Amino acid sequence: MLRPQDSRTRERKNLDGLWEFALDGQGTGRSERWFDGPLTESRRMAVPASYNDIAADATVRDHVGSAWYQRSVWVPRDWAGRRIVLHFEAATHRATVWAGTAEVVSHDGGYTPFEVDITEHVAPGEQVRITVEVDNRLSFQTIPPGVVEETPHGLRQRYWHDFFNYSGLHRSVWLYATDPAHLTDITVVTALNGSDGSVTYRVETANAAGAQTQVVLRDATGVEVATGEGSEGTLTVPSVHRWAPGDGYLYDLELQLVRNGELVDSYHQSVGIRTVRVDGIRFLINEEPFYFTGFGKHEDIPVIGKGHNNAFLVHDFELLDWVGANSFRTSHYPYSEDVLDYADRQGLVLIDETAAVGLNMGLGGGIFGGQGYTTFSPETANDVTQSVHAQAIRELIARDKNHPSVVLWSIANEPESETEAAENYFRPLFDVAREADPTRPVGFVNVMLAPHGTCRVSQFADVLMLNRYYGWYVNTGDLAAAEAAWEAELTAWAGDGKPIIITEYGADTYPGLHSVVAGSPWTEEYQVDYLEMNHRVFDRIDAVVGEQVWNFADFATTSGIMRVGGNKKGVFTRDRQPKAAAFALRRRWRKAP
Ligand code: BDP
Repeated sequence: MLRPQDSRTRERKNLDGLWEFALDGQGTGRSERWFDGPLTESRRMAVPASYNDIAADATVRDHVGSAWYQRSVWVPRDWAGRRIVLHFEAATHRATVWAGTAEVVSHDGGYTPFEVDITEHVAPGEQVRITVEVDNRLSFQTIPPGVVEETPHGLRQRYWHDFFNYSGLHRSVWLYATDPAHLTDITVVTALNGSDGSVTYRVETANAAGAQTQVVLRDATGVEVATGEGSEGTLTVPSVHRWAPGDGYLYDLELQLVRNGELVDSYHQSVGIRTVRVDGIRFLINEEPFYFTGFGKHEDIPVIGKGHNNAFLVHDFELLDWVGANSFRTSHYPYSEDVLDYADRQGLVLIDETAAVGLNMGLGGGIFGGQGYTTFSPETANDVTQSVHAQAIRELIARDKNHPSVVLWSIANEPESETEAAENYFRPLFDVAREADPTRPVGFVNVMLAPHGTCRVSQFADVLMLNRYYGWYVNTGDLAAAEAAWEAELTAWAGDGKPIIITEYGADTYPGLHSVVAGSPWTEEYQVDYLEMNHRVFDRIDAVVGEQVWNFADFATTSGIMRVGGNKKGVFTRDRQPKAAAFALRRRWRKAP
């Protein structure tokens, strides 16, 4: 699937704005056919945004089930004879869409795009009513998993991930038009050969009988550097300007579909020419060892929740640059494509993660409440879950395969990994990822409950990603004991001979809380001391090739006795003010290499 764009042959219409909105508290929207006409008793809702925090109302915030969005849109009159497509960048977590009264598409998974050809349901020059049912229920057969419990007080959603279950239309909605003969996909793979670069491309098309594909590669100033004919080929770029961390240089690959000398479709794909490879304990970008500095992030901002917002996108990247971060992980789901595009341009390095978080019933008794479930069983995470998870991996890679910023796939965060059931569940999923993308390393994020010697899934990973909280969840306040325990465990992992990225280490910190007494959890001083202890350990272990602090900023979670107005492990507050740790990281990360 190609992300909608304007080009010489394509036009988009953006459907963001205020939509009609109604919660389906009784779950009767379908049987009452709410899609047959204007929504009644609706309120207005901003798109893109999570709906939860927009209304100052617990019924909206804690809603479990379907919510309905609706708006009408004029279909441009000059789109007659064109193929007209409705495209959603995301609907969290499941959506069904109607154009007029016709059901046109459904999609599972809250963080990847979907689209449908609605040409036969619209008339150019007329309006069409779009109705979307967005269901936020999680089950053991969704990614991420959860359980809906029926209680005398209504439905309650339980889940095992540490961020709020924000829901709704989180990203842009588009209507766009192409010629019936059109480009449908592009895959680029880049390589380096001395000072030359190469771009191997494969273009896919539909209804394109009698048409030819041509490609033109231009540099960032618009100068043509290579051309190709046919749907596959390799372009050579002499004296290439490489994409590199901190240097987001992008070429533009224009795909053209030509019939009888006439241009019927044109699409522009940005291309960063770089290589990625694991070599022993090194992580190589352009054959040079790369050390990750940065964070695990969240898409999480006040009021808007997980809705994409360009002001926060740019501001967060400014702060990443200020603090000296060269990378982050899209914990714990695929982020907006605007984030990926911007990372490409800024030369930021990404670990790209699926939404498979919370597949671990052993985790967090204190945070999530007693589990009472077995992770992998016919009744819980089972074969269906595995195939949904495989689909999530495929959709992530299909969407993000051409982004030079993405250097590593993370297929899950902190799943159960110490059991035979986990080994059997994950083995084929690594194959799915490698089949979808043979060019990038694949890993998953290991949890503290599966330390070295017990984990049965890390054997499949190219890179070890570890989340560890020595000095926080264990050895709380005792950094001397934490340092010894952490170094012992990390030394054992280093023996596996793979690169290690510490994908989470962090301490909850209440901004403004201080103490002159060392070892005082929740203070700003403790967060600094905690990070410095970790850094001493990392600097003693050669195989550590990256450090990503948990978290970039404070973020919303479910309420509970372990969380004070959300998770406070941010180095920045939720409104992006620095804690003392931000300055400490800046001193470390901005040091000349
Ligand atoms: C890890 C999770 C992350 C949590 C973090 C924490 O990967 O999502 O927010 O711990 O407890 O287990 O702060």
